[in-house]
Amino acid sequence: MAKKKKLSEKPKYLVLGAGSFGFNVAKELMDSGFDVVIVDVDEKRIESLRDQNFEAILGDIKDEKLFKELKLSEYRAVLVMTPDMEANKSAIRAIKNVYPDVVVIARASNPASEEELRRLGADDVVLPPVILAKYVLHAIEKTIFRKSSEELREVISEIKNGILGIVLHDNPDPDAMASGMALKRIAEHFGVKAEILYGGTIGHQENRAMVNLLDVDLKPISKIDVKSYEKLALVDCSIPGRYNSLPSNTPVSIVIDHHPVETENISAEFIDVRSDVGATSTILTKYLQEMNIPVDKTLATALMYGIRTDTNNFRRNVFPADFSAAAFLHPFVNQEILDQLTSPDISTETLDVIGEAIKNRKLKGSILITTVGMVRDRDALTQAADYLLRLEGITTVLVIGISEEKILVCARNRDIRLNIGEVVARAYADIGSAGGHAHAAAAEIPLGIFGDVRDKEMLMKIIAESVAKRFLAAVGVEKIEE
Ligand SMILES: [Mn+2]
Repeated sequence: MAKKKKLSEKPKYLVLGAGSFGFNVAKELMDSGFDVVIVDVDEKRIESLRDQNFEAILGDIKDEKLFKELKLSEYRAVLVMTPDMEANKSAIRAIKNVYPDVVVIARASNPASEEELRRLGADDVVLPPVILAKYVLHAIEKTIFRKSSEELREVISEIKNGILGIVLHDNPDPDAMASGMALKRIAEHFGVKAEILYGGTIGHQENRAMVNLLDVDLKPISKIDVKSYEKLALVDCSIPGRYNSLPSNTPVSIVIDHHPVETENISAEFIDVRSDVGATSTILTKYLQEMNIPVDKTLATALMYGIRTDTNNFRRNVFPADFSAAAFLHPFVNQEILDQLTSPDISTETLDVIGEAIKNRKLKGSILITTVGMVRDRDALTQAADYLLRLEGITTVLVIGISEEKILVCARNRDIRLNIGEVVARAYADIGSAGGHAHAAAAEIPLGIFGDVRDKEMLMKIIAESVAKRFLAAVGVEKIEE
């Protein structure tokens, strides 16, 4: 029977082998405040360890008697760290023989010996070269990110008396707004004034709720001369004029985005565009962390909400970085406000649009295509698509609507074999702007001469047919069932 350990006792570790690896493990444990006992077969080594205040025992780990003398039950774990595989094997055998319950972590020299050490009873096995390789990768990432934080700071700090204009994509969503707020906070931290600008409308009732509840300070770009800003930044979009209301060819200084785009099309002093995160809010959270900038409740709540909406509550297009950003933000979040944001009232227009979408739905296998007619609120389209994707047996949804001068297309997908962003780009890029991710995509096609047609219902019919056709051709399906 194992003796119960007193909780107040400091955890104690037994390290076998005081070569460079074993020694460093022991030192790391000591530095972390644990008690460590080291065993080594080399007398001189033991002496020098004792000189360095280690508790060191002279002994041969191939000798079973050694483990009978050591009170193994006192240790939290035994770390078998010598480079001699035969010695390690016999030590594991002896330890498990004397005290089967003790946790044993062993060092292997290659993948083959890893298997063998596990078979002999090691609870975990470490391969130093593998650990080192992982660490190097981690270190590279960290270093690169530290450098880019420094570059971002420099670009912002060059603004002396002017203002940084932070441009969100049109009809900004929570991710865009939160990212704008975060970049503004970063600028202010370095003594630079910033303003957040947006085009389109803030239609989605959830987005309006965010503006109200978190008191987001946004300025409509239409009323502003963007030339009055000393520098401009784009967040959650990357190219002037594409999905945002900046005139194309407007020089921008900072671009931070997570939508996949050919980086050679982007020009700015500072560019951070990556698609291995689910939200731009995640990227901005990392910068706040790296720059040691305090995150208050409002900003944390906004960023958390941005990450949650873009990843559909960590279910869609989510990456490890999104989880770690969320973990960082979590203690600062105002949960009450976050709850209010995630369950706001539905506007009647949205309800009508969802109703239309359900009524007009047509199916082709697991693909659902529908039209909603005229929409003022583009986000209603998105909500209709999200809603319909929940239907049983449906994996892909295309919702088509029209505004005054554009055909609006919104697509959602949970078929892992299909990249909806690519499909939508293939279908519409030559006649409008189109793009997105594997799970979500959108397109806008100018109505052109059709914009003058009075009978919008008739127009919708003609448009819907050809828009749907192009989509199905891009997916590889020819005709839709009536
Ligand atoms: Mn986003």
